[in-house]
Amino acid sequence: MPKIYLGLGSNIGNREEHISNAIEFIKNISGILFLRCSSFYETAPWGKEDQNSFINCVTEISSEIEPEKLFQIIKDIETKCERQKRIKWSEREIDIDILFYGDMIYDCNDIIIPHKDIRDRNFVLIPMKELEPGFIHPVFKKTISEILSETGDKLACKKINFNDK
Ligand code: PH2
Ligand code: MG
Ligand code: MG
Repeated sequence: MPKIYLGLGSNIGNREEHISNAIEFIKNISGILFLRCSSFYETAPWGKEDQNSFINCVTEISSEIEPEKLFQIIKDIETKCERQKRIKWSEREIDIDILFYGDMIYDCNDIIIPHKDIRDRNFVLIPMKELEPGFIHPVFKKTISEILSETGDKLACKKINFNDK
Protein backbone atom coordinates (compact mmCIF):
# COMPACT_ATOMS: atom_id res chain seq x y z
CA MET A 1 0.00 0.00 0.00
CA PRO A 2 1.33 3.47 -0.80
CA LYS A 3 2.43 5.75 2.00
CA ILE A 4 0.45 8.95 2.01
CA TYR A 5 1.50 12.14 3.78
CA LEU A 6 -1.10 14.58 5.04
CA GLY A 7 -0.31 18.11 6.22
CA LEU A 8 -2.43 19.42 9.08
CA GLY A 9 -2.67 23.04 10.23
CA SER A 10 -4.72 25.22 12.55
CA ASN A 11 -4.45 28.89 13.52
CA ILE A 12 -7.66 29.74 15.32
CA GLY A 13 -9.22 28.64 18.63
CA ASN A 14 -7.61 25.73 20.45
CA ARG A 15 -5.15 24.83 17.71
CA GLU A 16 -3.68 21.72 19.36
CA GLU A 17 -7.12 20.35 20.08
CA HIS A 18 -8.29 20.87 16.50
CA ILE A 19 -5.26 19.00 15.17
CA SER A 20 -5.54 16.21 17.77
CA ASN A 21 -9.24 15.79 16.98
CA ALA A 22 -8.51 15.58 13.25
CA ILE A 23 -5.86 12.91 13.91
CA GLU A 24 -8.38 10.87 15.92
CA PHE A 25 -10.87 11.06 13.03
CA ILE A 26 -8.17 9.99 10.56
CA LYS A 27 -7.26 7.01 12.80
CA ASN A 28 -10.88 5.87 12.80
CA ILE A 29 -11.45 5.78 9.03
CA SER A 30 -11.75 2.22 7.78
CA GLY A 31 -9.37 1.65 4.90
CA ILE A 32 -6.76 3.97 6.40
CA LEU A 33 -3.84 2.60 8.37
CA PHE A 34 -2.42 5.33 10.56
CA LEU A 35 1.36 5.02 10.78
CA ARG A 36 3.05 8.07 12.32
CA CYS A 37 2.72 11.73 13.14
CA SER A 38 5.53 14.29 13.28
CA SER A 39 6.04 16.64 16.20
CA PHE A 40 3.81 19.69 16.31
CA TYR A 41 5.42 22.93 15.09
CA GLU A 42 4.60 26.57 15.79
CA THR A 43 4.83 28.24 12.39
CA ALA A 44 4.64 31.78 11.06
CA PRO A 45 1.71 32.41 8.71
CA TRP A 46 2.75 31.85 5.10
CA GLY A 47 1.15 33.72 2.21
CA LYS A 48 -1.24 35.99 4.04
CA GLU A 49 1.03 37.08 6.87
CA ASP A 50 -1.32 39.28 8.95
CA GLN A 51 -2.92 36.44 10.86
CA ASN A 52 -2.26 34.17 13.87
CA SER A 53 0.61 31.75 13.82
CA PHE A 54 -0.23 28.15 13.03
CA ILE A 55 0.38 24.78 14.54
CA ASN A 56 1.37 22.35 11.79
CA CYS A 57 2.30 18.70 11.62
CA VAL A 58 2.52 15.92 9.05
CA THR A 59 0.98 12.46 9.39
CA GLU A 60 1.98 9.32 7.54
CA ILE A 61 -0.82 6.94 6.64
CA SER A 62 -1.20 4.01 4.30
CA SER A 63 -4.27 3.38 2.18
CA GLU A 64 -5.58 2.28 -1.17
CA ILE A 65 -8.46 4.74 -1.12
CA GLU A 66 -8.05 6.66 -4.35
CA PRO A 67 -7.26 10.41 -4.29
CA GLU A 68 -10.77 11.71 -5.11
CA LYS A 69 -12.37 9.62 -2.36
CA LEU A 70 -9.58 10.45 0.11
CA PHE A 71 -10.05 14.15 -0.65
CA GLN A 72 -13.77 13.81 0.15
CA ILE A 73 -13.04 11.95 3.41
CA ILE A 74 -10.64 14.74 4.40
CA LYS A 75 -13.21 17.45 3.65
CA ASP A 76 -15.72 15.57 5.84
CA ILE A 77 -13.19 15.42 8.68
CA GLU A 78 -12.55 19.18 8.34
CA THR A 79 -16.30 19.76 8.67
CA LYS A 80 -16.52 17.48 11.72
CA CYS A 81 -13.64 19.45 13.26
CA GLU A 82 -15.82 22.55 12.91
CA ARG A 83 -14.00 24.24 10.07
CA GLN A 84 -15.95 27.35 9.13
CA LYS A 85 -16.23 28.52 5.54
CA ARG A 86 -14.13 31.65 4.99
CA ILE A 87 -12.44 33.25 2.02
CA LYS A 88 -9.27 31.63 0.69
CA TRP A 89 -6.22 31.73 2.96
CA SER A 90 -7.99 33.21 5.94
CA GLU A 91 -7.80 31.76 9.43
CA ARG A 92 -8.89 28.17 9.79
CA GLU A 93 -9.80 25.84 12.62
CA ILE A 94 -8.34 22.96 10.65
CA ASP A 95 -6.84 22.39 7.24
CA ILE A 96 -5.86 18.95 6.01
CA ASP A 97 -3.97 18.70 2.71
CA ILE A 98 -2.76 15.67 0.77
CA LEU A 99 0.97 16.34 0.38
CA PHE A 100 2.16 13.09 -1.21
CA TYR A 101 0.42 9.91 -2.28
CA GLY A 102 3.34 7.48 -2.70
CA ASP A 103 5.04 8.46 -5.95
CA MET A 104 1.76 9.34 -7.65
CA ILE A 105 1.53 12.48 -9.79
CA TYR A 106 -2.09 13.56 -10.09
CA ASP A 107 -3.84 16.68 -11.37
CA CYS A 108 -7.58 16.42 -11.78
CA ASN A 109 -10.68 18.24 -10.48
CA ASP A 110 -8.62 20.76 -8.47
CA ILE A 111 -6.72 18.01 -6.65
CA ILE A 112 -3.00 18.36 -7.29
CA ILE A 113 -0.64 15.72 -5.91
CA PRO A 114 2.09 16.32 -4.80
CA HIS A 115 0.76 19.52 -3.23
CA LYS A 116 2.09 22.34 -5.41
CA ASP A 117 3.65 24.60 -2.72
CA ILE A 118 5.74 22.01 -0.85
CA ARG A 119 9.15 23.31 -1.89
CA ASP A 120 8.33 26.85 -0.70
CA ARG A 121 7.01 25.87 2.71
CA ASN A 122 9.16 25.22 5.76
CA PHE A 123 6.00 24.31 7.66
CA VAL A 124 5.63 21.26 5.39
CA LEU A 125 9.28 20.43 4.66
CA ILE A 126 10.51 20.50 8.27
CA PRO A 127 7.92 18.07 9.75
CA MET A 128 8.13 15.97 6.57
CA LYS A 129 11.92 15.77 7.01
CA GLU A 130 11.43 14.65 10.60
CA LEU A 131 9.38 11.68 9.33
CA GLU A 132 11.11 10.76 6.06
CA PRO A 133 14.16 12.86 5.09
CA GLY A 134 14.98 10.58 2.15
CA PHE A 135 11.48 10.62 0.64
CA ILE A 136 11.83 11.48 -3.05
CA HIS A 137 9.54 14.14 -4.47
CA PRO A 138 8.14 12.42 -7.57
CA VAL A 139 8.12 15.62 -9.68
CA PHE A 140 11.44 17.23 -8.65
CA LYS A 141 13.22 13.87 -8.13
CA LYS A 142 14.92 15.24 -5.03
CA THR A 143 14.77 14.17 -1.41
CA ILE A 144 12.93 16.20 1.21
CA SER A 145 16.31 17.06 2.80
CA GLU A 146 17.62 18.42 -0.51
CA ILE A 147 14.47 20.44 -1.16
CA LEU A 148 14.61 21.89 2.36
CA SER A 149 18.26 22.88 1.91
CA GLU A 150 17.28 24.75 -1.28
CA THR A 151 14.05 26.40 -0.18
CA GLY A 152 13.83 30.18 -0.17
CA ASP A 153 11.30 30.15 2.67
CA LYS A 154 12.60 32.14 5.65
CA LEU A 155 9.52 31.83 7.83
CA ALA A 156 9.81 30.39 11.32
CA CYS A 157 8.90 26.76 11.98
CA LYS A 158 9.75 25.80 15.54
CA LYS A 159 9.20 22.40 17.11
CA ILE A 160 6.89 22.58 20.12
CA ASN A 161 8.23 20.84 23.18
CA PHE A 162 5.11 20.15 25.24
CA ASN A 163 7.28 19.34 28.29
CA ASP A 164 8.31 23.02 28.41
CA LYS A 165 4.76 24.15 29.06
N1 PH2 B 1 -1.74 27.14 5.30
C1 PH2 B 1 -2.08 27.94 4.30
C2 PH2 B 1 -1.52 29.26 4.13
N2 PH2 B 1 -0.52 29.60 5.08
N3 PH2 B 1 0.85 29.13 6.92
C3 PH2 B 1 1.25 28.27 7.87
N4 PH2 B 1 2.23 28.60 8.70
N5 PH2 B 1 0.67 27.04 8.03
C4 PH2 B 1 -0.33 26.62 7.20
O1 PH2 B 1 -0.85 25.49 7.38
C5 PH2 B 1 -0.78 27.50 6.18
C6 PH2 B 1 -0.14 28.75 6.06
C7 PH2 B 1 -3.06 27.50 3.30
O2 PH2 B 1 -3.63 26.32 3.57
MG1 MG C 1 -3.48 24.19 3.04
MG1 MG D 1 -6.64 22.64 2.32
